[in-house]
Parts: sequence; C-alpha cells; structure tokens
Amino acid sequence: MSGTAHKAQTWPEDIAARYRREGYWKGIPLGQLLRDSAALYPDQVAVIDGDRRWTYQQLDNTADALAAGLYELGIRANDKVVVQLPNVGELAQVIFALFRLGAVPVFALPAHRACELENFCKQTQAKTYITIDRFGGFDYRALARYLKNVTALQRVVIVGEAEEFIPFEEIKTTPIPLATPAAHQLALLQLSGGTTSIPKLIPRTHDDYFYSVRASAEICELSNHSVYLAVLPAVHNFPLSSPGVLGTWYAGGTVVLAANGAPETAFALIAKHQVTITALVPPLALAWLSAMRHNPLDLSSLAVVQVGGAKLSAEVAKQMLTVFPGHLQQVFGMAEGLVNYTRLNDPQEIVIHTQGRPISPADEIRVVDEEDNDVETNQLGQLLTRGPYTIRGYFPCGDDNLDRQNARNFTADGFYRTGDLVRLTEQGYLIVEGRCKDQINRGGEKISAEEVENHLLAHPAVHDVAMVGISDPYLGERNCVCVIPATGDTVQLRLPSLRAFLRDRGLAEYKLPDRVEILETFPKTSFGKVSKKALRELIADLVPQT
Ligand code: OOB
Repeated sequence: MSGTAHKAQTWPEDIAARYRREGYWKGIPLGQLLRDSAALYPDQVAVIDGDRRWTYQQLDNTADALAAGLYELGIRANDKVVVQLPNVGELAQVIFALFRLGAVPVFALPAHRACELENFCKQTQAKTYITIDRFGGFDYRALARYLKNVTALQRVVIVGEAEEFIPFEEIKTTPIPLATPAAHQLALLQLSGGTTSIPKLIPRTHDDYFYSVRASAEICELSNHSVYLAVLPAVHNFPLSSPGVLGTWYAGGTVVLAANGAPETAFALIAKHQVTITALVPPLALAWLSAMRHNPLDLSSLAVVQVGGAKLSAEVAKQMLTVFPGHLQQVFGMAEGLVNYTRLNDPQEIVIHTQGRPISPADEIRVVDEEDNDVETNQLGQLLTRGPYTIRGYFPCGDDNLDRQNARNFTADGFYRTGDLVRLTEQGYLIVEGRCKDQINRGGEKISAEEVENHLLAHPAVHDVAMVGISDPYLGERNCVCVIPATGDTVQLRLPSLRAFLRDRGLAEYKLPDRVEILETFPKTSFGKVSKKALRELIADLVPQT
C-alpha cells in the first residue's frame, strides 16, 4: 500500500455549523451514550447473551476497565482496530471501550475471511485485531495467524481460548482518565457493499452517527422498556444503529443477542425476554413467516418488526401484517448514511408499498436521470442524497484511485450517488425499484461483481468473466458467474471447482457463485462494454448448468 496522503472529504464548514446550530450534531461522543444511560438506569439490564447479562452500571464499568487495558496495550486515540465479533456480550464492551479511547473500530462481519480482513488491515494500517476463538465452525485464530504474517498487525485479542494471542478476559484493568474524543472526529469505519474490487471504508463521526442513532430511536419509539433482539450481525449498520443495539442503549432498553436468526432460536428468545423490537432481512422474514404456522410460543410482546437491507415484496409485507403482532416497519438504509423508515403510524398502504422516508428534515433527496436532471415525482430515477449523517467521501486509505472513486460516487456539490433506482412519491416516500450499481444484493448481503470477477480472472481456465444477479424467490437475488473459457477444457469451471477456487483465495462464503454459465461471447453495449442487462436477460432464458 502506498503511503500517499489523501485528505478526507468531509462536510463544508458552513454546513457543519448549520447542523450544529440546528441541533443535529450535539458535540457528544458516542462513549457518552452509555455513560448517560448508566446514570439514568444503572440497574436495568443492558445486554443479555445466553445465561450472561450485564446491567448498565456493569457494562459502563467494564467498558472503562477495558478501555484502560487497551490503552495499556498501546492502543491510542485514532488508532484503527479491526473488530470481528459475532453477537456476543463482549462486543458491547469492545464498542464502548474503543469509543471512549477515541480508537476507531473497523467492523468486519463474522462471515468475512482472509481476503476481506487482509484488505481492512491494509487499508487502515490497523495494528490490532479483536476477534473470537471459534464461531460457526470457523477458527478465527488461524485467520489471525495469517493476518499477522501479511499485514502490519502487532496484536491480536481473542475472546475465548486465546492460544498464543492476548486473552480478552485478562486485559481489563483499573480505569484511568482518558482524553474525551472530539465529536467531529472519526468514530468508526463501516464497510461499503462495494462496487469495486476492494471494498471501500465508510468514515462515520461521533456527531453524525449519534444523530442517526438518536433520531432512529425516536422514530421507532424506543424507551427504557424496549427489548431489542439482535439476530443480524450486530456490527452491520442496520442492527447497530437503525436504531439497533446503539439505539436501544441510548434509550436505556435491553439488548438480547442471538447468534443467528433461525426461528427456533429467535422465537424462544422473544417469548422468554418479552422482546419488543427486532430487525430482519427479507429472507429471514420469509423463514419467520413460514415458521409462524407451527409456532406455539407467545410472541405478542413484539411491537415492531423491521425489515430492510433488500427489497421486501409487497406480497410478503401483506402476509407479515396479518401474521405478526405489532407494527411492520420497512427500512431502506445504507452504511454511507441515509436511512428511510416507514413510520409506526403510517397507513398500511405505505407500509406495504414503500421503503419509507428519510430520518431527517435535513436529509436532501434528489431523484435524477442519467444526466443528473431531476425527474418528476413518481418517475424512476437514481437516488442522490446528502445530509447530516451521510458521508461526503470514502475513507482515505492511501489508495491512489480514491479521488477518482469519490468523484464517481459523489456529485461536485456533495450528494452521495446511492446507485439505487427509486421513485419518490408525492408524500415523500421512496420506492426502491432496482439498482444501477454493479452489485448483487443476495438477501441483504452485498457483493461487488468486480471483486469476484477479479478473483476469477486469475483462474487459468477463465478467459473472461462477468457476474450478474439472477432473481431468486427466497434471497431476492443469487450470484451467477458467466465465463468465457480459456480452453476447450471446462471441467475446472464447474460450480464446485469455482467455489473451491474462490474459497481458497480467502473470499467470504456468501460471495461465492450460486450458478455458472459457460458462454462463447458476452453481449456488449454500444460502447463495447459487457452489457450486464443483456447478460441477465440472456441467462434468464437458459436452463441452469451445473
Ligand atoms: C443496509 O446497508 P448496506 O450498506 O449494507 O446496503 C445499502 C444498500 C442500499 O443502497 C440498497 O441498494 C440496499 O442496500 N437496500 C435496500 C433496502 N435496504 C437496503 N434495497 C431495497 N429495499 C430496502 N429496504 O442495507 C442498511 C443500512 C441501514 C439500515 C437498513 C439497511
């Protein structure tokens, strides 16, 4: 990685001043969120993970003790720390300890593997990796060993059996006074779904993230009586901040952590802990719907079921309204910022047919054609947005292409090009109709086509490759790779071999192709580029090969 210094693109000073003046940015760092709730509700349970639970007072004290221990290990303000933890109680401690230190968590998903982690470490020059011993049949210590060899990592902290690494349990020490980070500074790095070969990192500040959490908690009517069930990986922007675990801790409620969203696990937790709100992606919503048919448990505590991350079909939304207690809420958001919610008192028609409206009166929305001209209300166009919690540029990480990527992803006047095709209704609600970005949304998990294509181009039997989404009744979309073979021998190009090839290169499982098509040529646009649209249409008519 070159050491080229890039300046972060951020909000212009006059606009930042306006967001402060109008009360969106309150100048409070995220570490304070827990401090305030601990002062108000010290004995209320903040986190439940299986048989373990922490009150607000305990979580607050533990976060201070952990922050002191991490400081002793050498972690300082603005240091990047790659955090890869599933939904375990230690995650809550790590989040607040890092916020209080002013160190910057880089939130990797548990599903990420060597390829993704190596990129995060290299892009951020992280010296610390905090992870778990094993989860979901995978040994993260083996991954840590690999990363220590190929990146600048100096220390690895392990929750569980640490082997040669630093045991998480032994770090905590007597709290020390720490300088409070300034709220305009970087608080965390989120991951972009990405359209490029190396996923970009999303810089979120204390001020902007805190605002989105606070406003989301208000929209979802969270209180100290709320019980939030986290079934999606809690580090993803949706369950982290929309309003998610942070919103629940802001409101003084209880977070129940689940390892996954399987109905048998989740339903039992809902009944046991009287869960009031949870967040699902559409495939989970479908799984929950069908499990409801034979469900003997009382789920009547559920006041809000959120669905987001990918398009929820109107048909499924209707069924959910009849089958689930409480409100259905559609959530259309992005780690870059903008989040839209249907409101709890919205008429059913809106909840069924739209993906909600923006959080904030200060969110600016434009729907434009290919020349960036605004289209009429209700007309299809590309969604552009800017506002008090939407980034103005990606994280500068010494990548020479970043300026070019920022120029492509943001307009000159700072609007983020979401890559989503939407309609804006007269009442200001958005309906997501599709995408103009080269990405596949596999049940809420985003896959950059270019990233997978680049790996496959390294395969000796591949001459050219193009990855597209094909429609799927359960996941919404699945990945199909179309290959032009390098030779007549296509045995190595069968699905299991290609998947094994990508897995060996350290790519996360959800990015691996679901289908392969061998083609002689690719359809081209008039500019001579591969036409993914024509390719999608072409393979829709083919009987799948294996
Ligand atoms: C959420 O965040 P990301 O960063 O994983 O993905 C953002 C993209 C959006 O640009 C859009 O393409 C798609 O995911 N998306 C939806 C959607 N919600 C997200 N497409 C259709 N309908 C929806 N309801 O996915 C995310 C972040 C915060 C809250 C909720 C979701």
